[in-house]
Amino acid sequence: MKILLILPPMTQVNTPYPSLPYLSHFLRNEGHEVTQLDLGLELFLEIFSVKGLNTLRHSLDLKSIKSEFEVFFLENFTTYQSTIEPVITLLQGKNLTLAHRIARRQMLPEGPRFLPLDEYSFLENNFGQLGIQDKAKYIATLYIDDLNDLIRDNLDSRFQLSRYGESLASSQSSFQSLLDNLSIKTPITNFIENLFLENLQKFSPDLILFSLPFPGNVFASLLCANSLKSKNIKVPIAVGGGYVNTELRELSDPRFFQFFDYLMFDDGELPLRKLIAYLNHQCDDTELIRTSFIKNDCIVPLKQSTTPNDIPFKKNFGPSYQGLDLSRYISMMEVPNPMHRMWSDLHWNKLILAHGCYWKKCTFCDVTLDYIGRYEPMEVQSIISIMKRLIDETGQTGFHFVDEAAPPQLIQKLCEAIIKENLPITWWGNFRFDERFKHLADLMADAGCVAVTGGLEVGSPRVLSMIDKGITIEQVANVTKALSQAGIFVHAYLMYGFPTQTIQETIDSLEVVRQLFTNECIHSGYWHRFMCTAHSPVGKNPQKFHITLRPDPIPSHGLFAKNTVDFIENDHLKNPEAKNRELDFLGRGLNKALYNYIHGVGLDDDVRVWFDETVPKAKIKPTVIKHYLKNS
Ligand code: B12
Ligand code: SF4
Repeated sequence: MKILLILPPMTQVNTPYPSLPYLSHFLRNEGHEVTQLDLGLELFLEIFSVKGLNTLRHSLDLKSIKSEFEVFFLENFTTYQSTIEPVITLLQGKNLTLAHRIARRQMLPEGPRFLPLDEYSFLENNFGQLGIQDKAKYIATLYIDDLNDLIRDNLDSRFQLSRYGESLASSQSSFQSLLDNLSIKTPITNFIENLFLENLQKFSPDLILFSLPFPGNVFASLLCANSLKSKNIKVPIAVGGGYVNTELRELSDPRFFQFFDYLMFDDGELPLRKLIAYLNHQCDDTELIRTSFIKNDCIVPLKQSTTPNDIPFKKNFGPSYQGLDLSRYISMMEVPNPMHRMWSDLHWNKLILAHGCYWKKCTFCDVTLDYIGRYEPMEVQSIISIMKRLIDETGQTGFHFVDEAAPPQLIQKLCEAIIKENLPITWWGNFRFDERFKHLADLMADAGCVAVTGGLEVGSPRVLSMIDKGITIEQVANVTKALSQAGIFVHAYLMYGFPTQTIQETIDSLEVVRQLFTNECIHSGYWHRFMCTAHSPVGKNPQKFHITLRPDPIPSHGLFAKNTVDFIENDHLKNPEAKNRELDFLGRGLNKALYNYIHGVGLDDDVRVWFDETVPKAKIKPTVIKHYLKNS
């Protein structure tokens, strides 16, 4: 069968998201002819080209009232036009001598994104006199960011560089906003539809698969499906991916199936094998697995088509990038923070070491879903041979292990094997700050680990135990210290607003974080406001966490997405607004503090200085982390 496997716009454009390489490798091994198409990259290259900018300019010309930056863009259009393609080749790593000119800041037009640069000698402080390539990459990214803002503010408010129309799909109980947005035509929607139809003509597939990892991919897939429908082209379309697995499990709005034929859940391999057999008339629709579709004018829901036996993860072939031209991907540097670089810069071969999470207990996490709850590690020898194949195939030795939480035992064996095989790889991934990593840090660094991200979540023992993370602050301090002493960059995920967490506990958390920075345990971090998701232990058992859920009512057409659920703490039922306001001002202060800590600023200040309202003094002793480290 001829299959067109599409990642709709937008995801990050530095490296392909792995669902396409994983599924295409599997389907090719099943004997099918598969084309993998990263439509997000295609869209990016289309917009940021001479032709693309001409189209944008034409649309802006038609507007009667123009913003200050639009006027600037139109006045400097010739320079934008002559510089766009050289900038793209620089960001593709193909035209590196150009960096010298860009770094001098005399070549590119500078819009609003450049304004903060002259404060505190920003460029010199971050890149010095010698970091020409990085400086140029940063400046070129600002130039692209300016153009992104121009599009978002004046032509299509749904557009961002790594997500498109995200809010239309994220936890939206109703399908209506997505439908309504189909009629809002912009240069971006035209680009997407044209690129899709051109590729359809080129490959004339028997089956189209859309992979939807994030909410920011959904609207573009709908645009593509709609363009097919309006041209009355009939090719079966199936959708699946992380967004579907998380948010669409209870979908009951039949209008969705006017665009897509099959909605498929969890790992795609087995359901696709069955779907293809069905489309080839080798079985009937009762044998479809984890697939929702329309039968006799009714939706066959997920529940009626599940199976307990998946293809064992040990037998997974790993990804294959064949057919994706990696030299066209774009490396950007949005902020000069080493962790952000991992996300948006350079090519990383993506690999899953273990299906699901070995801990699967954290109460805020979607542990009831298959992609977290079904834990199944790969064999070390299979991982090594997949790595070798990927290095041959891509010529790249960087790996991103995309596990939810890489398991310590497997990491130990893998590191030993990498060293034994003398594989010169560079890798990073997400971890739980499990005590065992303290003793593995040097081994990991020797095996090529350069960065880890991991959840500390909160710095309050009471809340940490409610989260059931299975770690203590003392363990986190010791593990992160060992990792950073081994030369590994450590980024911590942090959380505030967990049910019953008090202002005092939030301030204490910040004090722990401050001390982790001052003791050089962590280098970077990010605060997330707690959100209750339907598939987490908190969402499943709200009373245990002293909250009351306030789910959206089911819309008259039926339910579309369900993920985060609005809630109120039982103690705040009478005045939910006050709690919201409290979390807003706490969030502002926490983020301000963290931003400064990452840049080494304010580390000796009392943590109360970051808040614009009065907060209590931290109850944690200022030497607690030092004490933990000394005792280890
Ligand atoms: C690593 C990771 C990241 C990394 C790297 C992302 C990247 N661009 O490469 C970082 C940290 C940057 C990240 C960021 C975000 N992430 Co993230 N991320 C993950 C994680 C842990 C692994 C993703 C992965 O590589 N999986 C490996 C691939 C092979 O698996 P897969 O995509 O699921 O594909 C399989 C199946 O889904 C299925 N399938 C896939 N496509 C299709 C298509 C068809 C037709 C079929 C039948 C089957 C099918 O088959 C595949 C093979 O079995 C997942 C959770 C998870 N375990 O999947 C979350 C996850 C995908 N992320 C999520 C989110 C929300 C985000 C953010 C939007 C967070 C934010 N608010 O900023 C951003 C968006 C980034 C962007 N726009 O690019 C959610 C998405 C769920 C949702 N609500 O829609 C997930 C599921 C986690 C969660 N529960 O919150 N993420
Ligand atoms: S938060 Fe991380 S460690 Fe905890 S259960 Fe989820 S994936 Fe596992």
